[in-house]
Amino acid sequence: LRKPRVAVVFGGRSSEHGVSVVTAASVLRAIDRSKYDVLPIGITADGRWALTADEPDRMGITDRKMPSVEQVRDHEGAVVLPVDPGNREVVYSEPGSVPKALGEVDVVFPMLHGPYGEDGTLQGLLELSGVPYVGSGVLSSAVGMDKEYMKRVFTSFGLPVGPYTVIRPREWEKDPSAAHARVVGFAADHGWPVFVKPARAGSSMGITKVDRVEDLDEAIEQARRHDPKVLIEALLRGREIECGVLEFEDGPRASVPAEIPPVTAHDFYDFEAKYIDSAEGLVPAPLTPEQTARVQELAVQAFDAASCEGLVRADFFLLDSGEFVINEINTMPGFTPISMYPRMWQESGVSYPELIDLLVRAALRRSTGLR
Ligand code: G1L
Repeated sequence: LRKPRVAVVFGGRSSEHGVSVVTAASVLRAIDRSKYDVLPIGITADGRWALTADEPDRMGITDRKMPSVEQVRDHEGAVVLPVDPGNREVVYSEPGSVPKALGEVDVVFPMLHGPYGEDGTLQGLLELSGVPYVGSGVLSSAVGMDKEYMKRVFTSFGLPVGPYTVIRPREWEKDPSAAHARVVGFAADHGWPVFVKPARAGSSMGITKVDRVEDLDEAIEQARRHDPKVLIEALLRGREIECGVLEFEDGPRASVPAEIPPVTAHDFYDFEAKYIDSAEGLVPAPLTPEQTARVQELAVQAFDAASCEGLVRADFFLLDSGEFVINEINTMPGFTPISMYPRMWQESGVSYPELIDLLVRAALRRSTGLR
C-alpha cells in the first residue's frame, strides 16, 4: 500500500515569506516519514511555484536574515506549476495543468501567509483541483481574514465581541469628513485611544493606535494602503488569553489556554521570537478552573461559528469585569514548535509531530466539495 503523499506548500508573495519558509522547515522535520511521502513545494517571492529540496536545514535563519524559497529551489528539473494568483495570464492560459500538476498529491499542507494564502483563495484553487488540504475551507478562511465579517459571524452566533465600526472604500472616497465624524462619535462613546486597522490583513501592518482626533485621518490613510476597507476598534482593558482548537475524529476540542503578558516598553524580543510568533506566552494561562472552562467553551463555539476545519487559534480579552470577549480567530496560526498554538497543544498532551499527524488525518478523512 502506497503512503499518502503530502505536499507542503510554503513561501509566497507575502511580506512574511521567510516566516512561512522557517515554519515549513519545522513541519518537514517533524512529519512522520514512515507514514507519509513528503513533497515540498515552494512559491517564490515573485509567485512562481517550484519543487524545492527536502532539506529543512537549508530553510533556517542565517546571519539574522530570513530564508527564501529561492535558496532551496531545485534548479534541475524544477516543476513550475502554472498557478500564480497574482498573474492572470499564467492562471488563465493553462488552467488544465493545475489539477494535473497537483493530481499526484493526496493532501496539501498550505503554509502561506496573508492574501492568496490564508484568505481562502488558495483553498478555492485546491477545491477546483480536487485536492484535499489541511485546515479550514474557502468560507472559513475568508471569514478569518476579514475582521468585519469575523465580528458579524461571532455576533450572530451570540459570541461577545468588542465595539467596532467600519469605514468602507466608497464611503471614504465620497465623503471622508462624514466617516471621520462617525469615528469621532464612536470615540466619544467608547473613549480614546481607538485602533485603526486594515480590515483584511495577515499581519500587524497598517495598524495604528490613535490617541487624539488630530491623528485619525493619517491613521485611516495608513490602513487604507493595506486594505481600502478599514476597521475601527475600541481599546479593551484586560488580559490577553489565547486558546487552541483542534479537530479530532469525534469533533473539535480546546487546548489549555495561554496568556500573552502585556508588552512593556523595555521588553526585548530576539529576532526569532519577533518573527515567529514569540515564545513569550504563559502556558497554561494562570486562570481559575471556571475561567479556563469558559474560554475553552467560547473557543470551540468560535470554531463552529466560522465553520472552521482542522484547527483554529482563538484570541480573547479577559476584561476586568471577568467577561471574555473574542478578539479574533486565526485559521493559520504561528506553527513552529515554539509558537503559541503548538505549545498550547504540547501542554495539553499532543506533541508537535502528533499535531501534524492529526491535521493530515483530518484532511484525508474529508473529500473535496461540500462537507
Ligand atoms: F495547515 C494548517 F495546519 F492548517 C496550518 C497551515 C498554516 C496551520 C498553520 C499555518 N501557519 C502558517 O502557514 C504560517 C504561520 C507560516 C503563515 Cl500563515
